[in-house]
Amino acid sequence: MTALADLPLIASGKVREMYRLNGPEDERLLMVASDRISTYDAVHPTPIPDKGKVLTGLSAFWFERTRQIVANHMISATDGVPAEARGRALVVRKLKMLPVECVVRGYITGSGWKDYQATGRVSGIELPAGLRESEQLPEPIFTPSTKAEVGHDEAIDFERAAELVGDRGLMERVRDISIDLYSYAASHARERGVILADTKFELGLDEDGELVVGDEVLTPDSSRYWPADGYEVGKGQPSFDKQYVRDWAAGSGWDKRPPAPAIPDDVVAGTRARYVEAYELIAGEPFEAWLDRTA
Ligand code: Q0Z
Repeated sequence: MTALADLPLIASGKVREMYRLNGPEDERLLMVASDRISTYDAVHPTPIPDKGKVLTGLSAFWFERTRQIVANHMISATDGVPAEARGRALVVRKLKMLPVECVVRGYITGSGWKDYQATGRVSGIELPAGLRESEQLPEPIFTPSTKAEVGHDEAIDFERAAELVGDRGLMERVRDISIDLYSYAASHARERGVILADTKFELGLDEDGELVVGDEVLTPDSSRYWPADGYEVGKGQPSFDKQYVRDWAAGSGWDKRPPAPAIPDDVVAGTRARYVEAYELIAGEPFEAWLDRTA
């Protein structure tokens, strides 16, 4: 199911895989996005056609657009990509990944909203009193987390992240770069009718010790995108991409524990259309253009 050509699989997540390209002396990896979808932390048995291509196209779009802010690991979406993975894979440079997830929040939602309600703070950052669910923050905040091998990442404060990375100055640069990336992307998205509520980056160091953004960036799987149309403070917002599945699941009788159920055809079609719409709004071109460039 996941074996791609004869490439050695070196890491796999719920919805994507990482392969080594060529020999062990080669420093290139192949990052492949599948069409699998998860809701409530469970992967459904039904794929969303083209989801992997949409996410890869969006990641490539943002890597190209944010080069002026920070270097990234993308080498190519075409050269070196096996035919069977075309459009949904990137050839990337191997990095020494930092042991923290770099979360930036521009709106108070999800686990940040829970922490704020309990303590008035998120990641040790004191926030104004009286914020309402989904409200925009006065400025984006950096709320790192640990990388859990299994289960959920754990929220940590900046000082703990600096300890884990072992270099406070480096961690300050990581924080500032993460906030700059979020601010750039949120502004771009908002001009196109989409709110980027929060997002997660993974940074690493290349062989020269330069800071480089790795993993996927600013995709619906690594970010919360909300339609700006209908945005309302004081309640949870619908996810741009997964709301069809969540709405269907709510009426399906599924208790939201694994195993996740199969998704009906109409819900699959609606969800695929939302992913394609996300690509076209954000990248500003037909999704077909990505398919053509990577064919
Ligand atoms: C990313 C992950 C995925 C499973 C390792 N450029 C890089 N260099 C070294 N390591 C990584 C990267 Cl991106 C790296 N992950 C996360 C991605 C499947 C896990 F596609 N793990």
